[in-house]
Amino acid sequence: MWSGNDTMLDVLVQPEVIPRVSKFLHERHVNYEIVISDLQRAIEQENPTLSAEEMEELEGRKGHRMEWSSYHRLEDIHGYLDYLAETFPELCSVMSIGNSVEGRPLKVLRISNGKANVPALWIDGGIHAREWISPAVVTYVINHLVENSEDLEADYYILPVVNPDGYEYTFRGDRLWRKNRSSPEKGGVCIGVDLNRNFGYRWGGLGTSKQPCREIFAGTAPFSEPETRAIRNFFEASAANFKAYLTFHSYGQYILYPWGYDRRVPPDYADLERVGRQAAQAMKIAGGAASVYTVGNSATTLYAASGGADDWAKAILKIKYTYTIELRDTGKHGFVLPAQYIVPTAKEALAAIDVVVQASKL
Ligand code: 0X9
Ligand code: ZN
Repeated sequence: MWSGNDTMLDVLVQPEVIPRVSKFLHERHVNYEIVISDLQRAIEQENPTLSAEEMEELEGRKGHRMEWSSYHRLEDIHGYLDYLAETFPELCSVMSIGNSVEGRPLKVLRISNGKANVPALWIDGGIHAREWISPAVVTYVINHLVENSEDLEADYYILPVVNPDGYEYTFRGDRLWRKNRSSPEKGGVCIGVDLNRNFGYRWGGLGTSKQPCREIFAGTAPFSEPETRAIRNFFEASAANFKAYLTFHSYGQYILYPWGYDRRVPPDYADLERVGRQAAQAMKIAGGAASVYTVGNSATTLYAASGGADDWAKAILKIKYTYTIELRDTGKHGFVLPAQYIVPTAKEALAAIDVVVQASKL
C-alpha cells in the first residue's frame, strides 16, 4: 500500500496477479485505474544523474556537488552542509546530533543571521527513505535561506535526512524502502522500524504495528531507534525558542496538523487550521494549478497513525505550529516523482515556510 484514506487507495501489484486483483475489485464494484503500468520503467526515468565529468565540473566551480535537477546521494547532501558551514561560518553551523543504526551521522544545519528575539524553526526531511522529494526540497530550502540570509526572520535548525541508512538503501537496494535499517530481534528476519511511528507520544496506538515485517512497525519501544532518540536528545538539550516544527514527507499534497493518533484536534487547532490554509494559499500563488494542497488534521484528512514526530512535537515539546507537509504529487508518480519536479515543489514549500515564519513571529 502506497497511500490512501477513506475514499481511495494506491496499491502496488505484481504483474502476475493483475487479472486476479481486477476480478476481485470488479466483483465488488470498486472502481480502479492503473496509474503506473510499469514501475521499473518509471524508476529508471526518475533520476537523470549527472555524468562524472559534470559532477567534477560542478564541484570544482562551486565547492560542492549539490544541485536540484536530480536526486542526490547522502554523500552529496552531507558534503553540501559541510561546505556551507565552512564557507559561511557566521551564518551556518553544522552539528551531528547522533548516528543512525549503521553509524551514519545525523547532520543538522543551523542557519542564523544573529538577529535577536527571532523564533526558532525546526525543519526535517527524509524520515521515510523512499520519499526522495523531501530531502531534495529541504536542501533547496537551505540554499534559498543561505542566499537570502540578510532577510531571515528566524533561526533555522534543519535535518535534511532523518533516515540516512534507509535513504542510501533506496539507491543501492530497494527504491521503495520506507523504514530505517534496524536489525531484526533474535529469531526474526525483517529489517527496519517506521521512524514516524517510533516517537514517544501515544506510541503503539492506531495505525501502527507490533509486527517487524510490516511497513508501519513502531519498534520495540518508544524511541527504540537511534534516529528518533537523537532528535529527542537534541530538543532536550536545546535552549532555542521553537515556534514551528515542519516535517516534510511525500506524497499527496497535504498540510497536516495534529493529531495523528486519532481524529481529535488540539485545543488551538483553529490557529493551525488558519495558518495551514494561509500556507496552502501561498503555495497555490507560488506554483499555480499543480500546487493545490489540502489542509486538515492528520487522522481525519489522511489516516490515523500514532507515534509520529508531529504529535510528539506538539504534545511533548509544546511547539505551536507543528505540521507534516506531504509534498507532490497527488498520485500520478507517487514516490517516484521525476527530478524535474524538485524545483517547482521546493518553491511552493518555501512559500509555505514563509507563512509559518510570519505566524511564528506573532
Ligand atoms: O504515515 C505517515 O507517517 C505519513 N504519511 S506517509 O505517506 N509520508 O508515510 C503521515 C503522518 C501524519 N502524522 C501522523 N499521523 N502523526
Ligand atoms: Zn512519509
